[in-house]
Amino acid sequence: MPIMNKPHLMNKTKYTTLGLALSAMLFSACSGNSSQQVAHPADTGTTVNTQLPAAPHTDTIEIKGMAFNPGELTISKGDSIFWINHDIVAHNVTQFPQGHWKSPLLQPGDHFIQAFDDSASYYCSIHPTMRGKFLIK
Ligand SMILES: [Cu+2]
Repeated sequence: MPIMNKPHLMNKTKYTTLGLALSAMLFSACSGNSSQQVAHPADTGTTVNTQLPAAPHTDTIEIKGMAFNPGELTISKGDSIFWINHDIVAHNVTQFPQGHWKSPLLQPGDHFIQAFDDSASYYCSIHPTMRGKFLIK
């Protein structure tokens, strides 16, 4: 379900009404589900985040053409970054320069997600010219 996170672009009364309607829909959907304690196999943390605008955000960095895109990113403390390898060769995401954290080897189509509290630079240790960084604002 798309979340409208730019309320200043909409009439405030309409937005509030829509929000209440969405909340009511979500609430009734949840309360009518007797198996709500059972996790759905398809549920992921990312899905939950899209339903809770106040929750930590997830930004996506695409790995393609031997580069991280975007190569620089500003996030909020506690936000997650989702790297997805859309290249034709395997890569990894490794904290630069000490390697304090590192993704598994990401084959084409593989992804890696991690939450961060601190700014960092990173690179692909297989192809050290591939660099990226993110800043905590
Ligand atoms: Cu690489």
